[in-house]
Amino acid sequence: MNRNALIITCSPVGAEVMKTDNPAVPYTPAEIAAEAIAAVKAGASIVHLHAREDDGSPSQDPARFAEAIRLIRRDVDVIIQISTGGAVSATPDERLQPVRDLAPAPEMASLTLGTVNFGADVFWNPPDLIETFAREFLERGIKPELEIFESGMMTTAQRLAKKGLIASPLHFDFVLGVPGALSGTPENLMHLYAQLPAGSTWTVAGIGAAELKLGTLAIAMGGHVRVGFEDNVFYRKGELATSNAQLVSRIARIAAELDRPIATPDEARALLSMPQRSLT
Ligand code: KMH
Ligand code: ZN
Repeated sequence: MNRNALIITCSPVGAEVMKTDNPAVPYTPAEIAAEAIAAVKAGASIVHLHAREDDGSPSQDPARFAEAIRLIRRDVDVIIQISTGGAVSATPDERLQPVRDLAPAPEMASLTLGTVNFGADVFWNPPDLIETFAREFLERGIKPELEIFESGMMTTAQRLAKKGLIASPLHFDFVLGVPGALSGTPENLMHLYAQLPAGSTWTVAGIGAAELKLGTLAIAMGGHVRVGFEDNVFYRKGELATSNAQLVSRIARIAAELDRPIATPDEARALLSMPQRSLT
């Protein structure tokens, strides 16, 4: 395994951006799968997956996840990471539905480590919810990606690890630039980086214009990078991205200049201390 390899995660759609923000934002399982497959072919080894109804409203319907996963896995190998964040309007049971219902269980899922203001809303993650989610992951052997929106969430990671609810080595995603949470500055990235438990892996998801800047910094720092329409729909100021693959390709080009080879899905599994090969 090449310890220097770069894991690119693509998040082709979240719960918030709409086709009115960028017409290329995918809604249906077929649209999401097509964006994901092109992103994998451009270098992504993890796909962070949300689902939508056909009208674009956020969905945690396991059948819609299953259909997107089926279409993706028919074409490419990739680590599927289910979102358990869903939308701010989703109940905890709705957020857990794909984790509970998908068979086989997904290899990875996101786990947000605290409540945080989220634009005009609140993204609700009290301690009992986090622990319930972590237990459900443990039971099914799902690797959590720890979503960090605020500094105190790093302390929660250590507390959960101590309680045996998440297994080391831990994998973090620093989500920087959500309005109301930690902003997307290099200083904030450094601050979180300084708190990483030994042996952890990490990626950064900069929101909006922070995506490219923080992604480039992460490549230089030995971290990993997430890009995609969930976080950013622009290629540059005033110019919409044409696809998720376009955003992945740019990160892959920057990585090549900085001598970070792109991790294959199996290399990503090894870097994240996950079992090789999965059926999901
Ligand atoms: N849509 C946000 C409220 C995750 O995927 O785990 C939460 C989110 C995080 O997107
Ligand atoms: Zn997400």
